[in-house]
This record gives sequence, C-alpha cells and structure tokens, in this order.
Amino acid sequence: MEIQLWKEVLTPYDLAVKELIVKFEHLMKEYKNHGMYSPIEQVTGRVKSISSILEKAQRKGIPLENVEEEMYDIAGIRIICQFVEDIQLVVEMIRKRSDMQIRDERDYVNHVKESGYRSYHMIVGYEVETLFGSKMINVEIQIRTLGMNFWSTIEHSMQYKYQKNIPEHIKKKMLKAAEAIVVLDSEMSAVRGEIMDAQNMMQIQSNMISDILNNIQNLYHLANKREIAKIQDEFYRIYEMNDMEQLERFGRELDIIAEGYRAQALDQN
Ligand code: 0O2
Repeated sequence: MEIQLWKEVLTPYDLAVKELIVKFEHLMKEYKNHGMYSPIEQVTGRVKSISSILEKAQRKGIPLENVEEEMYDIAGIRIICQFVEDIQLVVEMIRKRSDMQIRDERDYVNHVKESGYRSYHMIVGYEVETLFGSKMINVEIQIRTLGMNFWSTIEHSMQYKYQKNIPEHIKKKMLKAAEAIVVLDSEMSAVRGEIMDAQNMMQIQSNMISDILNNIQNLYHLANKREIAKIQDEFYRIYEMNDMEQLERFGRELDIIAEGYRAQALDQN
C-alpha cells in the first residue's frame, strides 16, 4: 500500500485516540471537581507507526489487507493508575460506557506473561465520525499501575535494542525487577487508604481555595474597595491558620456575600 494511503487509513485511528484521551482526561477532571480520588492518574495514547504495523503484520502473518480487522492495537490508549486496585475500577468504568463496545479482555495482572509483563488489556470497538461517514474501529486500552508502566517501558526498550531477542541474563534481571514491582505495588496498596485520604483532603482544600479566589476576583468589580480589602485580609488570616473548618466557614460566608452582589463563583477549575 502507498504511504499516502496508509496515512488515510490511519486518520480515523488518530481521531479515536484524540477523542478518547479527551474523554478520559475529562473523567479525571470530574473526579477532581467533586473532591474525589481519581482511579486514573494519567492517560496517554498513540497511533501505531506504519513501520510497527508492517513489522507486526509480518511477525504475525497478517495479510496487509486484513490489518484493520486483525490488528487490534493500531489505536492504543494507556491508562496509568496509582494502585493495583484502581485497575479494576477503571475496567468496570469502561465496561459500563455506552460509547465503547468490549470485544476482548486480557488480564495480564493476575496472569502475568512469561516475560514478567503485567497490565490489563481491553479491546473496545469505538465509533468515529469522519468526512466519509461513521467508522467503527478497534482500540486497545492498556490499564496498569505506575510501577507496571515503569517496568514495561524499560523492557520495551530492551526488546527494541535486542530486536525481540533479549539475552537470557537480561531476561532474568527483568524477571527479578518484575517481582520487585509486584512487591512495591502491594506495599503501596497497604497504604492506599491513607494516601487516598491525604489526596482527597488536598483536592477538597484546593477546590475550596479556588472557589474563594474566584469569588474575591468577581467581587473586585462589584463591591467597594474597603470591603474587598477586609475580605482579602480575612482570607490571608484564615489561610495561614491552615484550618479546613475555618476555611470552609469563610467560603460559605463569602458565598452569601457574593450571592448578594450576584457575583457567585462559576466553576473555573
Ligand atoms: P508495541 O510496540 O507496544 O505496539 P497475541 O496475538 O495475543 O499473541 P498481541 O496481539 O501482541 O499478541 O497482544 P498482547 O500480547 O496482548 O500484546 C499487545 C501489546 O501489549 C504489545 O503490543 C505491547 O505493547 C504490550 N505487551 C505485551 N506483552 C509485552 C511484554 O512482554 N513486554 C512489554 N514491554 N510489552 C508487552 P506490541 O505490538 O507487541 O508492541
């Protein structure tokens, strides 16, 4: 196939990856806005390069005209979680969505690959609207922890370096490293509750401060300078106390003042 034609074939995949990144990032934002812990820490995505498609097609004996049907990871999304427990939450979240049809799932978290690779894979059907109508395409979603991602990124570079023939002694080292990641993930899981509480608390405080600042900013145009200066001084005084209850009380009072001026903060997070 001509390079130009490949580019055309890959256009809807590029759209799918972009749309899905926006959708998952928006979910993260919604969690934050609600002061809730997000099981998604980071989202990335890529369209497989033409050279990787050709290499994989050759390796797996996929005829080029069947690549779109038989190669499931031309569009790839990677969801990174902080904790192993979050992976299942993300899986459930994806299963419930109406814009993604589950085609296949592979649990390499509980069924670790021979190499030591761990990750949860989902193949979903996702529809994109293009100039030539709608098109249903396959997207591979890989869900893994920060630790699993660290390991697989390094191992992937090794595979590239040794052209998929990693020497035995390095394979052994990578297996040991994979075991260390399992231990690290489980140690982290043991303090998940505490870390989640701390992060929730930080998020709630940050949302509260951002609402207060928005209110003060809106009041600048409406209230008189002396009242604004008083509110500002009070805010700094309470902020320095580092007391959430006081901050919450101040935020509520400020809401009432802003309401009086019809200057209540809109969500600007
Ligand atoms: P790239 O370069 O990341 O795109 P199968 O048909 O089941 O034998 P398939 O279709 O490759 O194999 O599916 P599988 O095994 O679920 O792997 C899909 C992707 O998962 C791979 O894509 C890798 O990204 C990742 N992966 C799977 N196994 C390993 C592993 O041992 N190490 C690392 N680092 N990643 C792995 P590609 O096309 O192989 O590679």
